[in-house]
Amino acid sequence: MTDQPSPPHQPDCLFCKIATGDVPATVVRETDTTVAFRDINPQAPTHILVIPRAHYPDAAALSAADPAIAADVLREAGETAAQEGIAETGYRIVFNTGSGAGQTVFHAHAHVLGGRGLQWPPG
Ligand code: IU
Repeated sequence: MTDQPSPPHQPDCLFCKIATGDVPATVVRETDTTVAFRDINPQAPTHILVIPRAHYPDAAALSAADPAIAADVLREAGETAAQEGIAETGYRIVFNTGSGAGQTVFHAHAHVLGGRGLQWPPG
């Protein structure tokens, strides 16, 4: 028995299954509250997703419900960039929020992109 409650999971959520290890992913960092893994369709030489273990549909819902875990995700995004060697040259942290902004997986996640020049504004 543990004193810590399990984080909320959605049974049909792919990223919940990655968080529990039920679906494999190339994990690069893990904490008690977050998992960072390589995107299967990378849009830059380094493209990693940082997710909370707990299920929230997007970054706005996560930060409203649990700002401490939202901060964990942001900190891990920065730590991941440093670990991947893209911190010096610059990188981007992106939270697509809503289908109109390109969100396709409705479990909050930060994209960490780097290793090439990044244009502004994004498409
Ligand atoms: P989006 O912001 O919701 O569009 O980002 C979802 C990302 O999840 C996208 O970059 C996909 O390539 C990525 N992804 C993944 O890494 N593994 C998967 O099994 C699936 C999507 I489905």
